[in-house]
Order: sequence, then C-alpha cells, then structure tokens
Amino acid sequence: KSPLKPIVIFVLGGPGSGKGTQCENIVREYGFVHLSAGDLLRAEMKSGSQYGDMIATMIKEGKIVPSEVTVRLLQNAMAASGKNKFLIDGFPRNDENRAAFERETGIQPEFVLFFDCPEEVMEARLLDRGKSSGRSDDNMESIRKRFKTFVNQSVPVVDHYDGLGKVKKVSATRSKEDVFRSIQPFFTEFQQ
Ligand code: UP5
Ligand code: MG
Repeated sequence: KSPLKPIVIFVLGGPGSGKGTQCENIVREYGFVHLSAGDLLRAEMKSGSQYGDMIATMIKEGKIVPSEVTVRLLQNAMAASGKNKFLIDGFPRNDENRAAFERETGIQPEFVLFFDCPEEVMEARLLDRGKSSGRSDDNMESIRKRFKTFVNQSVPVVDHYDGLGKVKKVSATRSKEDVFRSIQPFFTEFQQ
C-alpha cells in the first residue's frame, strides 16, 4: 500500500474524442496507471457479474451506470495496481458520479484534461472504429444517444471543474501526434 495520497487526473471528452488513445501516450511517457471506466465496465460485464445485463443495456443505450458499480471498480483497480498516479478516463460522467467518487475516496483530481472535439469528427471516428471494434455502441443509433448523454450530463461535470480552475482543455481534432504534443506541457512535472 502506498503511503502517499493518490494523484488522480480525470480525462474527459465526448465519445471518440481520443481519451483512450492519448492516455496510452501519457502512460508511455509519464508512468501513470490508465483506468478507463468504460473498459472496467466492459470487463465486469464479461466476467459474469450480477450487474452484467444492466451494464450491457446501459452501454448500448449510452446511459450512465450507477456510481455504486463504477466507483467500486475504480477503487478496486486503484488498490490492485499498487501505484499512486492514475489517469481516470471517461469518468466522472455526471454529477452523481463525481460526488460519489469524492465521497468514497476523499480524492480531488489534480486537474481535468478535457478533449474538445466537434460531434462530426467524433462521429466519423466512431463509425470508422465500429467496422472492427465489436463495441455494441459503435453504431449510429447508440452514438446519437451517447452524444446526448454527454451534452446533458457530462458537460456539467466539466463546467463544475472549470469553475474550480481545474480544467486543461485541448483541441482534439488534429492528428494523434499533434494532440499528444499539445497535452505534454501539462505533464512536465511528472517527467520520469
Ligand atoms: N482517434 C483517436 N484520436 C484520433 C485523432 N487525433 N485523429 C484521428 N483519429 C483518432 O478514439 C476513438 C477512435 O478515434 C479510435 O479509432 C482512434 O484510433 C481514433 P479513442 O481514443 O478510443 O477515443 P475515446 O474518447 O476513448 O472514445 P470512447 O469510444 O472510448 O469514448 P466513450 O466515452 O464513449 O466510451 P467509454 O468506453 O468511456 O464509455 C462507454 C460507455 O460505458 C458509456 O457510454 C456509458 O454507457 C458507460 N460508462 C458509464 O456508464 N460510466 C462510466 O464511468 C464510463 C462509461
Ligand atoms: Mg475510450
């Protein structure tokens, strides 16, 4: 168990904005542990958990899984890693998620990395990925629902942290390499 309080950075942005892609880059250069809430939920679903059917429905419908489930998965993954620098990708997605995480862990994020991306760009990326991803939500019908949930429920979380001066916003429309270059200045203090 680490004696230090964990350092958490929330990585937020719309569906297909490039959160997972850039988290992999950050892990490689700055040694964070990447925890994608969506990946944890998909793994939980496949493990035969009692919540499997509920998670599957929520993902296909672009709805947000209750915090009880997601916060526990995140806490377990943080503890199991034995590390103390985390990129939490795709969470918190609504105010309930945010309040539950803060309450259950006592952790406030160091900052929030926010990928700003127009829907047309995200849609094209997701439809392209859908040709091979096998993800139940990479189809036009689910994508529309994911966008709605993002605008109505997730943007307010970003606004909350913006009010605290914690949001570092980057444009996510350029190449993967260019986007990574634009986020690197936020991580210099974590250079290994
Ligand atoms: N790509 C990436 N960057 C690119 C670039 N700069 N130029 C060109 N192409 C680029 O990227 C998406 C695609 O775009 C890839 O093909 C990539 O190569 C390309 P990716 O890095 O995967 O983007 P990301 O933002 O991670 O997209 P993702 O689809 O994972 O975002 P979502 O937020 O929709 O998905 P997530 O897995 O986080 O959540 C899925 C569902 O789980 C949610 O809708 C919800 O139902 C549920 N969920 C919860 O209920 N609670 C949670 O806390 C989390 C999830
Ligand atoms: Mg992702």
